[in-house]
Amino acid sequence: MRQQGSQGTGWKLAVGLIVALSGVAAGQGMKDVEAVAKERGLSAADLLAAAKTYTPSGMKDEYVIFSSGGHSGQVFVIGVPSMRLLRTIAVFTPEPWQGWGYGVGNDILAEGNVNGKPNLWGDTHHPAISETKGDYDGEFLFINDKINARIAVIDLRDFETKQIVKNPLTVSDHGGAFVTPDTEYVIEGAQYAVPLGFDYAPISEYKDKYRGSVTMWKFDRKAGRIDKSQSFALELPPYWQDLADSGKLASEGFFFLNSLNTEMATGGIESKQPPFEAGVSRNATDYLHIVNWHKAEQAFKDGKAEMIKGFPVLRIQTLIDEGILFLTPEPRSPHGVDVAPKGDFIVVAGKLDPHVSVYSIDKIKKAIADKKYSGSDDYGIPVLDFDAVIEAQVELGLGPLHTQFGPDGYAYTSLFLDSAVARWTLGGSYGAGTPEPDWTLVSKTSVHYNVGHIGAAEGDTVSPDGKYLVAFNKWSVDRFLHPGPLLAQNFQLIDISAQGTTMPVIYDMPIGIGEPHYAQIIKADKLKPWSVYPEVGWDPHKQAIDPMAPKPKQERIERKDGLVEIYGTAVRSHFTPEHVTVKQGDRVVWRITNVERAVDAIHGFAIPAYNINLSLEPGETAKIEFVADVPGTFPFYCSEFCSALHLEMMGYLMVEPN
Ligand code: K7E
Ligand code: CUA
Repeated sequence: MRQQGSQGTGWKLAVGLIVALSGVAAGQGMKDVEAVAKERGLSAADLLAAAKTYTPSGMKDEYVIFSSGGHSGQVFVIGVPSMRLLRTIAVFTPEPWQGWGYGVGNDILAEGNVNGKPNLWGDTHHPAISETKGDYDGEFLFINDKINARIAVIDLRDFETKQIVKNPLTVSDHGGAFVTPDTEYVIEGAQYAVPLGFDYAPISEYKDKYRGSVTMWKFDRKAGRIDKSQSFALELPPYWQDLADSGKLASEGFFFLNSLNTEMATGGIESKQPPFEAGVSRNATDYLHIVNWHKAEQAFKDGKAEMIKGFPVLRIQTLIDEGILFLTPEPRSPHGVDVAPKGDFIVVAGKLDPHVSVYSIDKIKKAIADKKYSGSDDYGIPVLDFDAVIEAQVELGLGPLHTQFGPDGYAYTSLFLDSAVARWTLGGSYGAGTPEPDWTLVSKTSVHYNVGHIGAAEGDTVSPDGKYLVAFNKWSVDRFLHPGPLLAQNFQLIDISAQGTTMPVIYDMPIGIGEPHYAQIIKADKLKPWSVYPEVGWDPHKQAIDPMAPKPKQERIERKDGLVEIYGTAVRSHFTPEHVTVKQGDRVVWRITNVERAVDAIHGFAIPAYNINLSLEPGETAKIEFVADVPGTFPFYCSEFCSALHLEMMGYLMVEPN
């Protein structure tokens, strides 16, 4: 049931506040607000929430959410506090409006082919904004595709995907994308163990042949691309590595990965083994993986990697010999691992344990130096003594999953089974920021329902902003109208600006396009996107002028040996040329430039029967190629309503039969 707030004085105060703020003549304005509120059954809390989130026409949002698009394979861009969808960025899935996969981006999508076969959907989980010194810099965005173990690179100057890399060692990933504090590397941890390179091996050979892994993709910021030649991977035991996070400041040089199948369960029924669900949860503890990536990078540079599937891999024995990898127990089958703003604490959420476990990087470093091991695992990896590295355990409730941070010493953890977001206090040097004692649960806010990740404003950086937190809920049940049995997810905006126990939900945003997982929230003024491409003839893939780009007054058709090259332009409201005649079987290379300089003067370019549609943003040039194998007469047209004479913006492609 929807909660109704008090209808008493609080309500009157809220109306008064809104009226005063809006500058409406108090008498009549007050009455109007009152009447609307009464008619719609709105409480004082509702009116206050509306005042905090309502964003009048023309007013801009203060923050921007980059959210995984889940099954859509895309990224959603959402404004905060209005919770308005601003853009979907086409990534792993063709997207017609942007022309992605329909003439542009085809080559980038093909980079993501698995074993030579196209994979035209993705299950995006974790976006990562590029960082400088552990703070979002707003230049690039990375996102993983869990189902196919791919990472995409998006340039935030034009919000377009520039690269997709397919992991050669693993078929699925989950511990990515996470970046090191200066975006030197994009980290991608595998999820389900497979023989490296996903070759065939019977499940009975699990312990010997199956492996986990984590890949360190070197990012070349100047090129705006992952540099595969400088990238490498670490072989890990087949423990189903789960989420990862990079160290920063105090823990700079490390990253952390947790795991959920140190039992090495292989699934059940005919094998007489327990099914995965039970087999994976037998042990009281799993392992937190602690990786010294500075040392890993050195070992790779020293030539200590072995080539597997053409990719350099540091084998487990090398990780042990070089002091790169350590384990330490963590409560059974945890989920999120999140590093506190100063890098000093690593928070592991219990999932099947009501606590978060907080590890200290100082204690970890000391335990490594003193060789304080409680033993080693089946593969000989040293296990740091739990008591030597743990700082605190805080009981929060049922199903802790993911943690974010505020600016004042508060941490926030999602509780999946409780359907709540918990606020709790960090200790150590953060303790002074909060009125409550260290390491204690302060309050919980109910969310609707089954929350996965949460995202706070800049909440996983070295300088979190507080203010807003969004709960990314899996179930919405009774929150919205039912569009059939497939229900929307629910993004709930929570006001975390006040200290203590006040943490109200102030907005619900239905997401009916796939199930998002993680999202990051960046201050809007850190983004410096282009409103038009810098110059006419701009190739977004190269982020540079294309010397071959067609120019006005130089439009032409060149023919040679069955190749037809068209140099065309688009401007309100015509294409040049408007007639293109080719012979059946000709190879057609069609370049087209939108020569507009006005913001939002976008043209489409669609050819029927040839599966082609482009979005040409002001200044953009694109190149499409196809074989004119279908004879006939094909009116092509602008597919973006650009002007009063938009319908007239067309032409004829005539394919003469042989
Ligand atoms: Cu918890 Cu993929 Cu980060 Cu979903 S994951 S919730
Ligand atoms: Cu150009 Cu419609």
